[in-house]
Amino acid sequence: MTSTSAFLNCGRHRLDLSFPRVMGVLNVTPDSFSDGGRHVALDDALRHAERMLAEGAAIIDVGGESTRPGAVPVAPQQELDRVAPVVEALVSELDALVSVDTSCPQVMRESAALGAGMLNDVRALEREGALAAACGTGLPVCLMHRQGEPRDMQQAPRYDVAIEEAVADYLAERVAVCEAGGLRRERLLIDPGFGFGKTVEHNLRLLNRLERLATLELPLLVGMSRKSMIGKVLARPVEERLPGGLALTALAVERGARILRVHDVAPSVDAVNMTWAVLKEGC
Ligand code: 8Y4
Repeated sequence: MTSTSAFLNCGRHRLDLSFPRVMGVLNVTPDSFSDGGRHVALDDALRHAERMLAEGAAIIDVGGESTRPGAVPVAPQQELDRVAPVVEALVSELDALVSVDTSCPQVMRESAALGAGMLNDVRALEREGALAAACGTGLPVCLMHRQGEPRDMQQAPRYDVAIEEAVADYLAERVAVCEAGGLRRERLLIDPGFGFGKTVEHNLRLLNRLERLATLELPLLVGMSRKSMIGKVLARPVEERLPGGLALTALAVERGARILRVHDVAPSVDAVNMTWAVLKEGC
């Protein structure tokens, strides 16, 4: 059996993944054009991140491009303008381990220069120049599976083989491409990409068979928080999906997830730690 290190080197931070960790989602919302508006948005982002860290988040995931179903792409410069001030503030004022949710080479390079500790690419470094840019940062990268682009990915997604095989094959291929491009395996994480070009049935099956992805022997990151798989099963609007999400979190931990990307940090940390106590039979 290959023994992978429990620690992930994330710039100035070392992330202990010998137990499951929570990543808090920080959305960088487009703000007002006035300087006053900008300051308010940055201040809100900082306070939100500070709270998530106090609640036990190990990582703050910052994203400037909407990847929700139906979202339209934003220009790299616009994405950078949104993300850069937040990354800089989280690093300098909170010394946070910041993950940057981006597919853009320029945003990867700039974020790393500002002190980000991880890259989270929902396009698994498929964009032109992304692999070379990510490689040059020296940071760990999360490679996520998706089918299609956010704009059209939920229009009748279908797969020719079992979903878990399709996802595992794709991720294994991207890992191989990254390694061939100079990105060492020690720097890679994988993510099945719940909700990205998948029906509710695909998502449920993927979670139930998450152990198939564990065979790739890389740290597994999952994001299911508030997603429509919960909404569809339970018939809940987005603001009422926390209990369903906590159930999914517990199952994901039991099936090998090591980083849980969530909006509601405090209850998720409790769900993760409680699940882990059972799996380890101790606290
Ligand atoms: C309500 C709120 C409903 C948010 C849906 C959503 C993942 C991710 C996203 C994921 C990784 C989202 C950036 C989608 N999901 N990155 N990003 N894994 N690695 N939708 O599952 O949160 S955005």
